Amino acid sequence: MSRTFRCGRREFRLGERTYILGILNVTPDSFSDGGRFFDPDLAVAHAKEMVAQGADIIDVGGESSRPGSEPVSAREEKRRVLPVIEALADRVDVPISIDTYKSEVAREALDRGASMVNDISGLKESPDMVDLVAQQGASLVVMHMRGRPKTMQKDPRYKDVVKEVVSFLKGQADRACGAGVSKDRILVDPGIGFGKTVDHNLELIRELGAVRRLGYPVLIGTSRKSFIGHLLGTEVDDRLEGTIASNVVAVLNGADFVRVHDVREIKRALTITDYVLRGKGR
Ligand code: HH2
Repeated sequence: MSRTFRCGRREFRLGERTYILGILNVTPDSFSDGGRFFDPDLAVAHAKEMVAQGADIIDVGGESSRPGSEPVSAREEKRRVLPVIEALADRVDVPISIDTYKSEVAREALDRGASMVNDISGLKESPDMVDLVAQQGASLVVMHMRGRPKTMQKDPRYKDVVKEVVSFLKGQADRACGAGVSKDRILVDPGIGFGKTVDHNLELIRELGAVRRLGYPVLIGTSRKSFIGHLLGTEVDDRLEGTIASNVVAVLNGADFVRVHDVREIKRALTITDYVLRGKGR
């Protein structure tokens, strides 16, 4: 396994510490922070705050993928994210990722300074996404999702969730390599909450080692998700402890990157986790 992940000009040495993707949702309707950073100036200020708190990459999204959500047009998605990406490219010193499965949005985001495409469809929605990422020399997140956000939580079933997710991630990540995406620019993500029951999510976190054994660096996103609310009986604004616990377990089980809203708190928790695990953490 290559021990470096590259994104833009940055090289992330894997295994040295855990790296953080700070979530920047430029949407009116995201499940936990919808509307808070819809204004481009507020979005830019929030990204700068997350960088100061320890975010290693900023992940900008313009369409909510919460269960039941309706897709937005590429035009509307671009209207939301492009001004923010353009402003951030000049103002923050960390790579910017675009959270989209639409190649049209990804292309313009990459042109304006993004370095990574976070494709929650795992390259299924846009046939030309993989070539775009390869041609641009960009980095790529291949995430597993069963179905589409609008209906994905209607009775998701698997024979063996870990096997199916691992096999999908292997197929799509290998396909990306074959199309010319550099292996040290690919992250795989089991897609917590995307067409999965509470038990599926818990099993994927518990068995994350199986994802790690694919040989690609692993990203995971548990932040404020509904399995935490379900287990603790807490609303979306009261899931920090559950987010921390699930991220710590994910790191112990092999996650290299975590995607979170509460960067300051997660950075503190993972600094201690990294010290204990590896003897260093800064
Ligand atoms: N989760 C969300 C969105 N994008 N990307 C990756 N790679 N992994 C994830 O787990 C993931 C993701 C959903 O969270 P959020 O962005 O907070 O909400 P919304 O989709 O409602 O904007």
